[in-house]
Amino acid sequence: MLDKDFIYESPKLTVEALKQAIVSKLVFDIGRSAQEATTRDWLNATVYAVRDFVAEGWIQTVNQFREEKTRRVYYLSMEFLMGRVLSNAMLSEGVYDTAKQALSELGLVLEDILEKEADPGLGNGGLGRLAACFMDSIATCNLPGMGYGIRYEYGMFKQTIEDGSQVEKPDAWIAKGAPWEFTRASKRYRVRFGGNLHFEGEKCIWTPSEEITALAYDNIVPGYETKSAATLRLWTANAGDIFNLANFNKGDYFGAIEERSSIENVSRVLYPDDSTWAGRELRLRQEYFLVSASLQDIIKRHKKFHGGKIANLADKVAIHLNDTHPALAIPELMHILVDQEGISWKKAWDMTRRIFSYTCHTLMSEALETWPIELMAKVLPRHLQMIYEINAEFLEYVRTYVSADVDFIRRVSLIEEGNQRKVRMGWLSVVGSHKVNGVAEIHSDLMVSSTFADFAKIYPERFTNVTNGVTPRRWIGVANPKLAALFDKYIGTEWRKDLSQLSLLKPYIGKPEIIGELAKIKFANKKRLARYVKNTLDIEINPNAIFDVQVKRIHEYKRQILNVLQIISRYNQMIANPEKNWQSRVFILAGKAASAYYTAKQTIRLINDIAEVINNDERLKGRLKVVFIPNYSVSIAEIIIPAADISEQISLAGTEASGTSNMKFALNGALTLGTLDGANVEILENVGEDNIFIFGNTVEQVEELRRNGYSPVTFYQQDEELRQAVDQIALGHFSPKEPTRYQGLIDSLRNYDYYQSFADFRSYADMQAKVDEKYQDQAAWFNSTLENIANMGFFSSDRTILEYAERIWKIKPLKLEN
Ligand code: RUG
Repeated sequence: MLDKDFIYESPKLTVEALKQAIVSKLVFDIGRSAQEATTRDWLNATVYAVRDFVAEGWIQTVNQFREEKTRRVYYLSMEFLMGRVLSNAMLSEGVYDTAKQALSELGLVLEDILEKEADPGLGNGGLGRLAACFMDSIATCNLPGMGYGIRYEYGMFKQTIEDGSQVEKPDAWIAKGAPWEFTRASKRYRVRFGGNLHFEGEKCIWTPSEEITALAYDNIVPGYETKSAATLRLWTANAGDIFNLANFNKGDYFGAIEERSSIENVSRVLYPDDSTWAGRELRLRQEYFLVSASLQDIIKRHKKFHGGKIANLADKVAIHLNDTHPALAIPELMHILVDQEGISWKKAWDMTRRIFSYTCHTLMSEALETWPIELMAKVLPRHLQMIYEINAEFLEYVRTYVSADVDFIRRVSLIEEGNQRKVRMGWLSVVGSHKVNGVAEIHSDLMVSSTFADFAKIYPERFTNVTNGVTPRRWIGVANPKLAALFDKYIGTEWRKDLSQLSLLKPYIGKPEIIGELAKIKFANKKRLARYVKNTLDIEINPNAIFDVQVKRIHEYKRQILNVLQIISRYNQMIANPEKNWQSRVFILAGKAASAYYTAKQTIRLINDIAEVINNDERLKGRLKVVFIPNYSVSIAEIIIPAADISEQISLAGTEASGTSNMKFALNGALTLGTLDGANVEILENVGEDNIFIFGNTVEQVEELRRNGYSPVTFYQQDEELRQAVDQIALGHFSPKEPTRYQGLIDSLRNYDYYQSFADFRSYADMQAKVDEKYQDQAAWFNSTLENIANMGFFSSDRTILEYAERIWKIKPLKLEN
């Protein structure tokens, strides 16, 4: 909960004043007259005008942090999926309606302008979006914090669907201009790579062979109804003065700039994979680039405000590692403290461990990064050397105080032995941090009992849980203004800053008036999505049908394939029993597949293939539709999520660390259909079993099946509906032009089915029937919807961030001066 002592007054901005500000920005900053301005020009002019309001409070916040010499947190993340900024900023500043009116008087429609804003895809999915929600909460809760990331020139690829298949196109978001950012020409740091080491006595000297300049771009993240704003500093790689004159003089123009472009590649493109790291050199360079520039910046700032002193760094600075991706910060800080500041190893290590904390976002072993020793020796020789030293000391500690068992020592070593020796970044993150957290209770428990079990024996006090949350400003305020207005009407506006106030809706459960309003809002949002689908895909969908939605990265563990099998089985039954009073359904799926992930791409193709057959089968009379919405992104999520009746969260138990779309859907009134996985478990605890559809095996059952030799074919043989659906795919029923298209996919399911879709199929299909049944009684359905919302107050990222602040970072919200 936010500090109530701090009362914020939104700026007294008149429509006239804003109109003048926009026109003045248009003329003097953009250099266009109102007559010749394009919609983008108007967008930029509006952004500049709104940015001025935000910037004032931002500068004040920064000054106050500086003067008070407050302890601060720095959130290091390779991904920030911020979404469009303008509407969120206008709502935060309380000027949304004023801007709408001002633009209307200028003959413009605010919504058209908002549509033009780029949606920078500087993240893959949940992890990057969580970082964005955290920035919003840091600002709103007046916390002294700042984010550091990379300003990728090309964010997440644009997905188009061609002939049913995913095609990736580059997303050059910066090319359209980035009006929110401030270029910080003076904030530039040298980032070095390669070279060799030599010793002068005890002292290790690193002579790097390459150098890149990191340039800073600042983005303001406005807090909601507070003057406070946070800074997200993104780095871009610059080759500086590098220009090969010799090549140029020889007439080799491209040779002259070649080195330059290879250096600048470091911030060129986001790695479009959220679960496997191919161990590529460019990725390692990107990670170090982020870490090195950010740490130099943090230390420079610290020294500036603490009279050049570094000894108190750990008292004033907390650095958070968003997954293992920025884990090189640990040896980098050691390098700075020991090699550059001349601090003793022992003292430097003590400071380092007090400064860092680490969030683990996955249990999937392939997502825990490891770097081949040879690669690290080539790119970062000094860091590798420091990791060896950290490891030697750590293993000595383990041998002395925990266990001398050779096998145990081998398992916890920071270096993985084998054909190719590797550095284990997850292990390094645990050893170099004072706190390690998982992102949902079940995940944190599993982390301690599986992935980090050995480390939990060594450092039992280090592990903790902080359940994820999402910002209500974006995920209700921006995405679902009608629902936000309904909440305002019944419980006042405070829920935006204190989501636990949603519980004030409880007295209205069972009251027909509010239930009717809720139903109307859902219907309006479904119509909005139906229009979007019609405009983008030319498919008609019926807003009276259940909108059943699964939107997330396409991945085997998330089991889109289980959804597909169930859709096909429903289709078969509808064809076999045409007279039955079938509940109309629209299955909506969206999500990107990593470009090299063949099975995920095949899954997208299969969804589109079944959509083609089902949507064109007239026997169904439009009662069943399947839609794959291309290019899933934050702005498309804002249209889809408020329109959902059912939120599909069907990963195999024990695989999804938390999930956050499950929270966004439930807050927007969708009922969850899910397994006992990730944060679904806590959603169940909060909303109660009457308001959620839970199915499938538990983690224990999943493990037992594995232990006993899981045999998918047994489930296939026992269940006629499952068998029919599987056979149809295998025999090319949905791909008649190429009947063997899915042979490989199906063979792998029948023989291995690693994520046990077949084992959960029956309980999933049965639960889907219960969904139909419940939907028949609309009053009961929307009553559940309301009860569900009223119990979701826990899942705010404000609550999450305040837990981090108190339990991990030890920082306090600031009382801002008026
Ligand atoms: O897969 C996880 C989600 O379950 C989680 O909700 C999200 C935020 O904590 O992080 C996702 N994640 C995990 N994204 N990348 C990774 C592995 O690097």
